[in-house]
Amino acid sequence: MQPTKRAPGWWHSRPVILAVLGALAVAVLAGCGAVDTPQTTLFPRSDNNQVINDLYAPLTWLAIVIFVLVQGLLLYSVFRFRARRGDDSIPPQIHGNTRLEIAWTLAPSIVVVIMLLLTYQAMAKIEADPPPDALHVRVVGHQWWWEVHYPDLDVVTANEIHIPIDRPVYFELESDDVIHSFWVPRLMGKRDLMPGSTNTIWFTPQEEGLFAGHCAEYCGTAHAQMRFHVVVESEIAFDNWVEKQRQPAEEMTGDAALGAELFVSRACVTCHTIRGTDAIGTIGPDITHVGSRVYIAGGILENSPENVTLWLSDPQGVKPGNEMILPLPLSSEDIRLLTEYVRALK
Ligand code: HEC
Ligand SMILES: [Cu+2]
Repeated sequence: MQPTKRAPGWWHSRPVILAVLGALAVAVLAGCGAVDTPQTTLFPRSDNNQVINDLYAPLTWLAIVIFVLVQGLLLYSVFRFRARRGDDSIPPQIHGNTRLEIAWTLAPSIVVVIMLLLTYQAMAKIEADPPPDALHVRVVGHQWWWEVHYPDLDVVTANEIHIPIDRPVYFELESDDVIHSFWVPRLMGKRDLMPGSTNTIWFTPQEEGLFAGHCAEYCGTAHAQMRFHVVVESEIAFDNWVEKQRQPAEEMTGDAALGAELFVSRACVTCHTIRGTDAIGTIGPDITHVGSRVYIAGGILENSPENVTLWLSDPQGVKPGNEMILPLPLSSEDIRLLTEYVRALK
């Protein structure tokens, strides 16, 4: 019996297929628009990231070639050898083809070896010893902020790492609690911070600017808000910054001085250090010069008077779960004076 001939469905019409493919293409290509992408890894600004990108590009092209080849063969076979209407003959049944089998075992093996060689080459560059003149920075991860030391420069800060352009910087990475991961997408690949051991990584920044960093290993409630920034600047700007950061906090006047008095009489002293004052707490960041930072609270709030007020009014609302827990809420006058003080800690 002849199979009854069905009319082709509407989805077979060429305009519909083209429209669907077009919509898919738009969706896929929309991902390529580099509008505002501070966390992209695709525009390297350091030698480390250049090496990673130089590996990523050939591997991607290789994958594209293989994809097109394999899918092309598949589609060709599907269309070329499809069952014709009315033809219910069975195709030739074959078993085994030694030449073909050797070929499709060898070809992928060769591809894997190429990938391995390229990868080893990149790893050798990234894992090489840092040059002896590298700037030394020690970073300690905390739930959910970053403690930053410059052991040779006598500087301690948090959440904002300044480094001079074109000079290698060598990081020692540690954790105070759980595993975190240090990642500045435009400058370097990820490196874990492990409790009880020290990891290292180094790179040379090649462009001045403010670079977004992020913890890249889930580490608890506020992980998504465990951010930081790297400021790459000229050598002169960096030296000035270091000079400033080494100083104890300035003498305060006016409302800021009243805020300073409140600071030592409220719980703040138990958690924060402000060098040059009685505050020597170590649970939270050293905020001797917090007023000079571009962001506060683990890189999530721009450092403006409004945001400092917001942070002091409700740290748990801004960053749920973080370890700044105020035993008593502050009055709005307290918050005003403390905001003046925090802003004046330049
Ligand atoms: C129980 C400990 C604790 C107390 C008390 C505390 N803080 Fe904090 N504070 C922290 C921690 C921890 C952070 C970091 C939070 C984060 O980003 O996850 C922090 C962050 C901050 C920041 C932002 C610092 C930065 O580098 O981004 C400021 C400013 C600040 N606190 C001011 C204060 C003031 C003012 C008081 C007193 C009213 C106070 N803190 C009381 C623990 C505390
Ligand atoms: Cu983390």
